[in-house]
Amino acid sequence: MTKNADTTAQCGAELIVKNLEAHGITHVFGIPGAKVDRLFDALVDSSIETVVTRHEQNAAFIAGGLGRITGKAGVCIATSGPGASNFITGLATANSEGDPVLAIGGAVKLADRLKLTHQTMDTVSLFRPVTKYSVELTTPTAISEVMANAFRFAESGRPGAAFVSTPMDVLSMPAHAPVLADRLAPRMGGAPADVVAEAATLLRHAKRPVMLLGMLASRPDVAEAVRAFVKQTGVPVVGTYQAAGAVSEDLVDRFGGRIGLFRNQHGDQLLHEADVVVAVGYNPVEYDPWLWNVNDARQIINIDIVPAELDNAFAPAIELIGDIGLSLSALGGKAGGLARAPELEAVLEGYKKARSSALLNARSSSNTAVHPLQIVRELEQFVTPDMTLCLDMGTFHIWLARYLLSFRARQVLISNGQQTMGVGLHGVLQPAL
Ligand SMILES: Cc1ncc(C[n+]2csc(CCOP(=O)(O)OP(=O)(O)O)c2C)c(N)n1
Repeated sequence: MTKNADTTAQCGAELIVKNLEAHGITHVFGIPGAKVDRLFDALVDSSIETVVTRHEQNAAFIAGGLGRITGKAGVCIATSGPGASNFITGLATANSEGDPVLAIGGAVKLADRLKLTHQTMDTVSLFRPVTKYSVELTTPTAISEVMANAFRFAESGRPGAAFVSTPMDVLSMPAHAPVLADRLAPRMGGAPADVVAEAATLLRHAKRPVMLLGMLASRPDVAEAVRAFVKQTGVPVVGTYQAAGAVSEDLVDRFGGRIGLFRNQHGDQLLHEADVVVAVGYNPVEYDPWLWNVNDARQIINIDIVPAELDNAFAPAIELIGDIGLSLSALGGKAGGLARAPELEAVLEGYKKARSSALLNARSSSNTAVHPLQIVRELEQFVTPDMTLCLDMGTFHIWLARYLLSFRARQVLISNGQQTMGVGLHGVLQPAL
């Protein structure tokens, strides 16, 4: 944490921008408007590049994509009323997908908050259900605190969206508070050793253990630990769409494919056969637990950064809460190599054969149509590890999510919790960053 008393800041807008700089922000996305003119003016005089988008929703999507790739909150800015409210789908999407985003929205001056005036709107209440943090600045003295806490909420735990409303007069008031730059996330330890030991015992006694990877499993640091765990234990592994890329190419034989939306995949069969499921960074919003834990018949070891939100079909027997990578490494070390169940090996084999035969035989059913698997086949030849794929939503997204292999964490960006049309824009500006 660095605290620099800032004697040069002259107004609230300038102090906000100084905080953004101190938090390492290099780009902001949005659309100007009278209520946030001071903010856009301050951005012109800063090291930050302002990217004007065609719609505030797109700004939020782009900030969310940036957040997913970097782990640091992407920032979007809009004016009061309809400018800010246009963020709603982008922020709801980021919050469901675990993408860190900080949205800043203009507001009428403090004295006008409670009356009917041009572009007034209670955006703080509007955003509360779709963010982790939604507040309004009421004094320039609080700017640095609010900005630092907004970043903390967006980036910590399971990441998500934060919203800060900036009344027009607060942006213009003199502001000399210190900058609170907090880009070093507090580090957490893994789960307690006795809980890890308990989980290892359950796992060693399991007859048919399967690993289920969720959205946080594809964070690059967690993906490393996932790979080490699969190598060490030999456990069959399936992933949600958002977990794409967590399993490396050398472990593809242990991979049973991706699951989501409909229960008709080999991955579903693996989970159906399982008696113990090790869930890693999984969020039920990705794929309803009742679809893969039919009759609540499996024992679940849940490894996550935050305690599970309980569900009738997702009430873990054991929870390893803390740094996911550290918990996984500890569990892998204690569990060691696991016995291979013939039933699960048969499903893994079946997946491999079914996938290659589907790709080989994919052809269009008319002279004009292209079978989605033909596109997957082409992409397999075309996509190199350094490319990032930004998928939008539609039937094609399901085909790609299921069939396109990826061996780099977060190479394939997918909206899974909300499956929002338009989200593919989150990748548009990434190459330039
Ligand atoms: C914002 C939003 N509106 C509507 C939907 C519902 N929806 C999901 S897929 C889809 C159609 C997508 O069509 P297209 O982009 O042509 O892809 P295709 O299904 O043909 O592959 C719709 C309307 C959604 N997911 N998000």
